Amino acid sequence: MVYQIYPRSFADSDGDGVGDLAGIESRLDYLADLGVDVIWLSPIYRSPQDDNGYDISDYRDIDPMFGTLADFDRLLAGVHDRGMKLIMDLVVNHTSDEHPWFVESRSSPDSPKRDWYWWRRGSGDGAPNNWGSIFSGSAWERDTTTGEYYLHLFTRKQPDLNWENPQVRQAVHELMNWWLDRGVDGFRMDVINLISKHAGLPDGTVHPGDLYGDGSPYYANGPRLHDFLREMDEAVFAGREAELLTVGETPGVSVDQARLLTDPRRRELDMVFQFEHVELDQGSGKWDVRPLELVDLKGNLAKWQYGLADVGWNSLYWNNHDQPRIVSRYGDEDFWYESATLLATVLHLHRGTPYVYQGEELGMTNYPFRDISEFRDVESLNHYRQAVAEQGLDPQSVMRSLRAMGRDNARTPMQWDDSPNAGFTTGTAWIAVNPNHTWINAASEIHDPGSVLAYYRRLIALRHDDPVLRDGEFELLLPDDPTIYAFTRTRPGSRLLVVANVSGESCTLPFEPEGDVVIANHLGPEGADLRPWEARVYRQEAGHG
Ligand code: TEU
Repeated sequence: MVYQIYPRSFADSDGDGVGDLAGIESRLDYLADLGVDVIWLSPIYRSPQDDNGYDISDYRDIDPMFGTLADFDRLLAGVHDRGMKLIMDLVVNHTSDEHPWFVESRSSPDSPKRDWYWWRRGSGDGAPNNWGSIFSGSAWERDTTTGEYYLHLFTRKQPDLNWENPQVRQAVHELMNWWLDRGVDGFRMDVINLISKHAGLPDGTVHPGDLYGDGSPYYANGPRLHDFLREMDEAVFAGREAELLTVGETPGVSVDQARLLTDPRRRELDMVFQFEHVELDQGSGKWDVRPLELVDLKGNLAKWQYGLADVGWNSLYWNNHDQPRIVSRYGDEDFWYESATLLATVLHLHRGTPYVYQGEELGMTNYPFRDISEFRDVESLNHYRQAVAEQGLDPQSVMRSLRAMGRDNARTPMQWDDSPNAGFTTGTAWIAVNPNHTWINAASEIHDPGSVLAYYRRLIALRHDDPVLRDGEFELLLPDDPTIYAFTRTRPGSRLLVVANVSGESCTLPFEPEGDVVIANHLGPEGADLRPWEARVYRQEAGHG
């Protein structure tokens, strides 16, 4: 089980309102008690923080906001002492525009590092092509030093590195080796499937309602991605004895591409994050919010289970620092405990490596944003500006989308206790604390056997103990049922049956479940009737109906 920490929002040790490494260190026992195997840290490198650290200006240093390299070494030792591992976020599709590589590259067309980034002359009086940035506006910025444009798929302070240049790849391998030599246990690789761009950078289709072209067919899963990853394996991972973990963040990846990326024989990545199951409540794009159909969700996750059954490996997640909170999204705050624990049960009983994002184990919810001034995230702020000022959309309807999908829902401070700043900081938090920390918090849940936290602890222990959860074959039952989520996991001699009612109304299973209940989120009768948001897991003899 991998636990993701967003350091800026986890625990603040020095009262400056921003989380830090010493704060994380002080909470390691909490993580060990939960059953965490691996901690993934969102970026802590030196950064101007335009995109909260996903814009790195020095890959070999810690941002002073988070601490020092000495603090990092102490944290890593504390993690290892408790039998856990730690992986770093590796953000190498782009750097900060304040990274010395880019500062040098920007200085002149003759710079030895000019070709480390994507520089192009404008076409006519506009950008070199019509691509839009993932964070609104054009993906190109004109630089006044030379009048040429550079490519930035994310903000203008995140210029894309040119992986076609072998010196760039070598520089990345060197910094990865530097961290592995320091003792880290692997990497979560940010948008790693965007590193190979199609030559010529052709214009993308402009979809209805959009201001810019969609360049993703020309920058996602590009022609040299697999070569680049295999070369990275040779230069970084091959020959190391330690057990290391790699997980690639790969928006837009298909099952077939994921099979190639995670087939152990190909030596590319251990697993990838796919995005399909967190886009099922979106229409034409991220801000076009629609209700989720359970049939779509089950069908989608089952497709991934079957698709990676014989080759490769799944990562299982509902949440991360970019996604709204799952209880508020696919669950129901009116059935807060039941829906948080149901969603946990269903996810963790699938085959793959489960990820828990900080606060998910407490049942943390979305924040009740009132107006745009409460947002901090550059994606949300840019979108609001473009949608309202440039496209003339109704501010209230833009706010509705931001409230549902905005990334800051995941970034409000970790709720440790019911004190005014939720025990996160003694100062003023950099982003609002969710008012529901008075009743959703670690201190109140930790000793309560009926809490969401206690349930996560039991679920994680079950995964550790039971081999059928690790490698049992997955089979989806009742694929067309609009409210029942049911499936089995089977290996020779043992089977688990999962049944769950994904709705606020009671319902009845079309069969009588048999076997012993190993985990459930309701007490009481165990027959075919399921109460609202009830989830149960049964252990059966394999071959049992
Ligand atoms: O995210 C990349 C990505 O494609 C999306 O998850 C994106 O953040 C968002 O959902 C767009 O609507 C990664 C990081 O996880 C994210 O925090 C960074 O902002 C981004 O890369 C740039 O480094």
